[in-house]
Amino acid sequence: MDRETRAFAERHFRGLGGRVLDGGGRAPGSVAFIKDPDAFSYADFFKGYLLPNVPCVFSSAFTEGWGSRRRWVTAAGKPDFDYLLQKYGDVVVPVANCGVREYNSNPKEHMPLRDYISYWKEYIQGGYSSPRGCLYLKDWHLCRDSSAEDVFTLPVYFSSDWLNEFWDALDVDDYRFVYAGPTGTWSPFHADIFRSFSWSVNICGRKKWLFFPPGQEEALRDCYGGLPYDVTSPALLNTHLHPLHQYSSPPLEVTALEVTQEAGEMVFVPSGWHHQVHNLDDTISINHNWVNGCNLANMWHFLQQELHAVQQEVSQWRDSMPDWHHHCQVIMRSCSGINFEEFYHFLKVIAERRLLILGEGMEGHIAATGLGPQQAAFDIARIAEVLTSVVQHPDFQRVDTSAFSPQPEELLQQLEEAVAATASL
Ligand SMILES: O=C(O)CCC(=O)C(=O)O
Ligand SMILES: [Fe+2]
Repeated sequence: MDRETRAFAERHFRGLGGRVLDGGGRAPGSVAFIKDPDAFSYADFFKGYLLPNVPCVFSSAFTEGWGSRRRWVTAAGKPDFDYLLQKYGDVVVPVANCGVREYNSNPKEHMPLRDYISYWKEYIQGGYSSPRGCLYLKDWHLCRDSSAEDVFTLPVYFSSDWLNEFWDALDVDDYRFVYAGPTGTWSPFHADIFRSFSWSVNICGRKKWLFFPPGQEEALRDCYGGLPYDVTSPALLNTHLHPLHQYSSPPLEVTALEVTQEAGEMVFVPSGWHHQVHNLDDTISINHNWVNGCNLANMWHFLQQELHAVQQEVSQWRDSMPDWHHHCQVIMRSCSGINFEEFYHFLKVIAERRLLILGEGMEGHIAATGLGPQQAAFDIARIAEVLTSVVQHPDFQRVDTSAFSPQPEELLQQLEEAVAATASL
């Protein structure tokens, strides 16, 4: 990150005055297509798409040299089943059944990739139909679970990725996935975990994306407050179930932004945008979820909403249960994957890495973030702003922080000192 981009970003967040990135409230007319990697810098992406929080599509030129594009695909542009079997046949992968709805998702089972590929071949032979239903390999942690070959090169635009930096530092998990499925497989309407950004590259095949800017999903709720499972369903036109629909202007057809992602192309999914995705061909994609200084406040806002929802759900036990607040945090962790304590830990790990880098000078900056000292200074300022809100939150004040090191106020003070010290960097 250069000095001018950091100054631009800091002005942007001052202008937001504590509000979260929202994509401007209205969908732009169409999704931008970025053609030429040589004419598109990190700063261009940061200022044009990441900060404004709007989607874009990068041409296949951006993924030209990827190993997976060379080795996982046949000359005809189809998944190379033989190669994948030989390389990963024994790996156990998660598989969702697109034909079965479980709440607003699909039930998952696990099977060796070998079995999934047998199913896929049968499905094709059966004219894209099978008595076993429509199965979609989703959320395969290829990098975490296999000593992967040269599969992809992380595009510089997505390199400030704190979720994966955090999990890599702990050496436990990651948010790097492979998706694979025949024509007709699809992902129901959703926004991404923790309101993260995501990026998605088609190794082969094509996807249709339907995007809704943050807030538009409110017009799609049914009379019980539930969000739709399938926005293309004719049932959505039932205005009795969807009372807000008649007031939403412009209507659904206009607000959904539709994008067709071709083979090799890369889609940027902004924070908090609901979307639904359909595979138009036999498709393999690589998808990452990521959080950084730009959407950290969105993540914190989301966690507060999640806790509030849990508290509403179990409110009848509030007065009779001694550890009610603690239980709410436990429930939140099991439903959302993280609670306030872990969020603090996440902030702490990233903050300490940035503080260490500042102490070590220029080389350290480049080594840890790849994006230079201005990026580290920007990151610290964003963490300081969010941590200020975290320590003031009454439910965080109820968390037992006695074993935390450093204490949250102490960390905040270090960050504030670093913000002052880097102001004129
Ligand atoms: O490709 C899919 O089926 C879903 C991808 C998705 O939802 C994402 O990358 O955020
Ligand atoms: Fe998604």
